[in-house]
Amino acid sequence: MECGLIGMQGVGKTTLFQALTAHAVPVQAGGMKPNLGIAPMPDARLERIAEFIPPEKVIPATVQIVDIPGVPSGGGASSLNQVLAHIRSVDALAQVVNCWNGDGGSEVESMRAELILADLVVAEGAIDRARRAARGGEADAKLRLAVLEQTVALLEDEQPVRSGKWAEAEAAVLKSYGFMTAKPVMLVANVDEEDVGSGSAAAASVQKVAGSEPVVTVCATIESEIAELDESDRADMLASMGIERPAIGVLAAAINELLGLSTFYTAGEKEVRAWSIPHGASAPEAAGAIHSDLQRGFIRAECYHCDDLFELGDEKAIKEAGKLRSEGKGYSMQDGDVVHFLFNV
Ligand SMILES: Nc1nc2c(ncn2[C@@H]2O[C@H](COP(=O)(O)OP(=O)(O)OP(=O)(O)O)[C@@H](O)[C@H]2O)c(=O)[nH]1
Ligand SMILES: [Mg+2]
Repeated sequence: MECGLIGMQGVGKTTLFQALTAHAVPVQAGGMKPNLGIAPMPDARLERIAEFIPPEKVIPATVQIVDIPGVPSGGGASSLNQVLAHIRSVDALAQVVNCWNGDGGSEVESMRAELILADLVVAEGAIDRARRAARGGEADAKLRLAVLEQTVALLEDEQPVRSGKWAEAEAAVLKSYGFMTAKPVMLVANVDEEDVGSGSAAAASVQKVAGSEPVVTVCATIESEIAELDESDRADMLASMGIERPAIGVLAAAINELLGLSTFYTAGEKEVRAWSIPHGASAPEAAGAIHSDLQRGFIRAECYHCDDLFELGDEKAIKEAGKLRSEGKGYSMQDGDVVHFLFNV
């Protein structure tokens, strides 16, 4: 699952990408190739588990980020098409908005208009083909046609595809067309150094047009600088700026939520580790996130919730309180489960 950083040109996407990935990836600034990287997920529960079960290593979950080139404002059809192709290939979109010298809201609206227009071109092209196929009696063409007709109606009404009500089979059809406005989206108000904490008129204007889309406010340049420092200098810099923790963690958590991911933990003397899985994944699927052997040879999951650990103190007490559960193949993982998988290969 990947989240794309999208937006107009020069709004701070690459700066934010470097903050998210702690400068681990050499980037191409201003180029036409996307930058791919992995961002660690700051996680207070993980830190807390490690206090109760002290390990040699603490390993956070990660989320995949794609820094996509900016949408050129006005013209440049061929570069626009390249950018749109990259946007089609990610699972969720975080639009970075210039709130340090831009006016915020209008940038959000022009991006929406751009994506709606591009989806409309795709849908209208596909609808003709679907119509012909439906007339020719092709089995699933009827469903495709119905979905495309509803899609075109929404887009012509300037509504994103995601605002429609879609049954599971229809959603699968939509996915095959890669409509950009079907993907979940959030907004990142990139504010000036001066406006961290206080916010700005531009950030307020983003909030105003956001509707149901989540908004996170950050200053990309500050976050990028913080991410460059080692642990001890970082604490000093945060203190000198009167900030408790970097905002980049809030953004990473919001991206995780946007991608529909939840977290489970494994905990032992060697390592305490967080893992990301889709909401509602089964116990064998969660085991498979660790290693395919664990999924193949899955027997059962011994698990408890991390809140039980925080309340009762250790695994022995959890067991005595009857809070240690033995879960089988049909179990849907709950966010915050701490798990030990039993398997046999
Ligand atoms: N003042 C200020 N400048 C910023 C901020 N974020 C980014 N910039 C500046 O904006 C310029 C462009 O930043 P990038 O991160 O390369 O922007 P981008 O969105 O990746 O640009 P393209 O990939 O070309 O679309 C750089 O000179 C940054 O220093 C910010 O929060 N405040
Ligand atoms: Mg860039």
